[in-house]
Amino acid sequence: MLTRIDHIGIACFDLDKTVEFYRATYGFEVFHSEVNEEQGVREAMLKINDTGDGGASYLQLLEPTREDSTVAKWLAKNGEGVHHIAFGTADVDAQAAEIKAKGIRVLYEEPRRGSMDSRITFLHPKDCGGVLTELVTAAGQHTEAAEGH
Ligand code: CMX
Ligand code: CO
Repeated sequence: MLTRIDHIGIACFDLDKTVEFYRATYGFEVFHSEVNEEQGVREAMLKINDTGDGGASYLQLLEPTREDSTVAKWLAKNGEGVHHIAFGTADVDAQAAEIKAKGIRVLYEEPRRGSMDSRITFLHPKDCGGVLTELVTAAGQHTEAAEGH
């Protein structure tokens, strides 16, 4: 089951400037920031609210760390803007398998490490009406997910 909008991923050229825009305009503060070398991003997570499933919803601001990263490629083509949406689930493995069985391309064989030690995978935007879609299990939800199998 997908139980929350975990985050909306927003690509930008200058993370510090974008963080400041969200702070000055809306009052959102940085909850967490990190560099994810595998994904080629420097990111800031701005927490919007806790959700009823024990997770939370965030904005994920993304700046590329290298020219060959997926976000750099996307920015060069589209400019700044909404890059992906992410749904939260207690069991990313089961959700990915279920969606894959419907003929939608799941980009990773196994979920990878996402923000704050979450486990993430992506669905191909061409199979999802032009929306790059991420599935996320937050770090605290792993045990519950394993028990669900
Ligand atoms: N949203 C919608 N469509 C997208 C897209 C996006 N974010 N990124 C690419 N596309 C579209 C392109 O417009 C292109 O369409 P056309 O053929 O009609 O022009 C098509 O998909 C192929 O795009 P591409 O530029 O050739 O890019 P690639 O195929 O090399 O990569 C994708 C696309 C989805 C496989 C790649 O971006 C990917 O692996 N994404 C998942 C990882 C990721 O995005 N990581 C960063 C975020 C990390 C995080 O959230 O923690
Ligand atoms: Co994301």
